[in-house]
Formats: sequence, C-alpha cells, structure tokens
Amino acid sequence: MLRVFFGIAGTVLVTCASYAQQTDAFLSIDRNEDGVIDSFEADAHVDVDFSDRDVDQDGWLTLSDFEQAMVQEARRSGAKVTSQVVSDVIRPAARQQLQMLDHNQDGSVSKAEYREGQAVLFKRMDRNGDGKISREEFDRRRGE
Ligand SMILES: [Ca+2]
Ligand SMILES: [Ca+2]
Ligand SMILES: [Ca+2]
Repeated sequence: MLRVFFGIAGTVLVTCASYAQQTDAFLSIDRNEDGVIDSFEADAHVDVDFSDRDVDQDGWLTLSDFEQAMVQEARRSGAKVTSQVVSDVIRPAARQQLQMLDHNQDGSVSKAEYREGQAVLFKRMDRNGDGKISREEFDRRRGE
C-alpha cells in the first residue's frame, strides 16, 4: 500500500495502477481513518510492506524479491506478464528500486535501509511539513 507511495514511487507499475487501487492504498494505510497518514501509520506500514516484498522471506530484499513482488502485483492488477514484459519493464524497474534503497550497495536492502528510504519519501511527500500525509499530498506523488 503505501506500497505505491512508499514502495515503488516513480516506477512504471505505479503509473499503470488504477486510481481506484491508489485510493484503496491510502485507506489501508490510514488505519484510524482520520483522513491523513501520520508517521506512526507509515511506520506500521513499512513492516507489512517489507515482508510483502520479501518474497523468499529471508529478511533481505534482493533484485529477485523486487522483481517477483512486481510480477505478482502486475498480475493482481490484471496485467498479462510475459517474459518480454519482465525483461523490458519489470526488471529495469526492480533494479532501479533496489539501487535507490541499497545505500551500502551490497546488492540487498535491509529493513533499516528500507525504513530509511521510506522516511525520505515520507518527508518528500509531506509538502506542507506538518508530519502527516493528506489525501491530496498522497495523490500528488504521481507524476513526480
Ligand atoms: Ca529476500
Ligand atoms: Ca544494502
Ligand atoms: Ca502534510
């Protein structure tokens, strides 16, 4: 969920996602339903999101985890995932995501690295700096 916001901001899959799915994403992060995502809710989401993406559940996100998570996500949204799509679209996006989050460049993303990346993203999305992500701020992440 914040998967889109937190997880793969700026990737092809985000731009393919339907508006309805993104709306659901916001609602699923906003647990107390007050219409904003605070850092506590975002934090709680990081754990869920990390383990969602850690397809082989070894506690690290590797290129293969990112790739498989994206394939699953694309299939869930009804896309036909051919090997062509994987090599042309998904693999480059997975690589980009890994590079973005892998600060020490050892080829895998620890939960600490992931959390750090999401915190940066959170700050960037929080345009008015009130420590919360409103629906408007959340929606505006697209097209960046
Ligand atoms: Ca893994
Ligand atoms: Ca790393
Ligand atoms: Ca805000």
